[in-house]
Amino acid sequence: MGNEQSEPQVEEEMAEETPIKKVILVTGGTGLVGQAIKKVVDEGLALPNEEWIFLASKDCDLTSYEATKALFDKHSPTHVIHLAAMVGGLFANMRQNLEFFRMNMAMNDNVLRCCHEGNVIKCVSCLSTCIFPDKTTYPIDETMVHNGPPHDSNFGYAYAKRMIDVLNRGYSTQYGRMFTSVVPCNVFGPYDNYSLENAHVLPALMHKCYLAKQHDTPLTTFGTGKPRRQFIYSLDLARLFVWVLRKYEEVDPIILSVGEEEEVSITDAVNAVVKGMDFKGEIVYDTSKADGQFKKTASIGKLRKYLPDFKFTPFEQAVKESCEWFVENYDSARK
Ligand code: NAP
Ligand code: GFB
Repeated sequence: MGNEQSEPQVEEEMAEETPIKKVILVTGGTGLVGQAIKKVVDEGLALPNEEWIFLASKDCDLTSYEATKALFDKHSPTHVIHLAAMVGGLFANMRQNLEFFRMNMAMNDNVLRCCHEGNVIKCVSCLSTCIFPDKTTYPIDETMVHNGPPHDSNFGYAYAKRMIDVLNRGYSTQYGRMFTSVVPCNVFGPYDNYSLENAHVLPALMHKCYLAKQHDTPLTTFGTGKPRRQFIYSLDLARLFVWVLRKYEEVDPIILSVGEEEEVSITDAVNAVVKGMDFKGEIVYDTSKADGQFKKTASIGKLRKYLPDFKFTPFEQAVKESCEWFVENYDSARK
């Protein structure tokens, strides 16, 4: 699965002089991105001096400082990839902007505070391209994180994510900590959240396609289909995350996305899922539903400076592989 051509460059980049024993804690290890990192690590990217620990919310509710502290005392991590978050698509965000702010603020503050108190060598947290200002020039780059309000539909999530960058800069300027962050575009792949109410567009369409085939009904997509998005395959993002953990030494964020030229419309995304699910039925656009942000086109100029040859999995191939995974794992998939 995915695209192996980029390995040599990333592996070469990742060789280390005198490796110290690393205990790498991945919060949110059971989610879409966490499972992808686990797959690439288990399938060869792990180094002999590394112990990887993938966490679920049942291991620790990170909104509780006491529980988070106990977890850090138990594992004594040297490195942390902080993925855990309250995550959802456009409609979930529009319904619960306050919870998205409060839950994510609590988790982010607790994890970074425990990283500091636990003398963690490096922490890589996860932002999102939806946090950038809605009224902006394009393409968006890393210097624009705080340049104006985000889109109304997800202000809670967006501001909580921006505060990670504020915390990273605070821990760096006051204590010299190497706490940094990455900014992925929309992510998709195996182990996604397929809940029809809370999912992002691609997993929602895969689930709706599956049900439409089963019941011989039309596929309903929401909005006009005109908005544009950059979609990154979770397995490609996972390889970039491992590279950032080992080699990216800036506190400032770095965008991890496919290039601007790979941006597609929601209608393109619908057609890719229809092809991936081999759906032959009618497609209906419910334009009474929101389109959300029209676009959030991000530049990967900074990433390309570091990794000029990194290869992304072609969109249609990645969507097809994700559809196949969903159909094969329908019963156990999050719905
Ligand atoms: P996801 O599939 O919804 O997984 C969320 C993870 O967070 C799960 O492992 C969940 O654990 C854990 N979690 C949730 N609440 C928790 C709590 N109170 N305490 C401890 N753990 C908790 O999310 P994802 O799509 O992989 O997102 C991973 C990261 O990427 C997030 O920071 C997200 O903001 C960011 N991101 C995602 C996208 C996207 O399109 N999906 C785009 C840009 C950035 P359980 O499963 O055990 O409940
Ligand atoms: O993926 P999505 O929910 O998130 O929606 P955003 C993308 C687009 O898909 C919107 C359209 O224009 C929707 O109108 N769409 C069509 C659908 N059919 C569906 C459907 O069945 N379900 C969904 N969900 N969308 C999110 C942010 O924005 O991006 C989050 O709200 C997060 O905070 C995430 O950052 C990555 O791309 O619009």
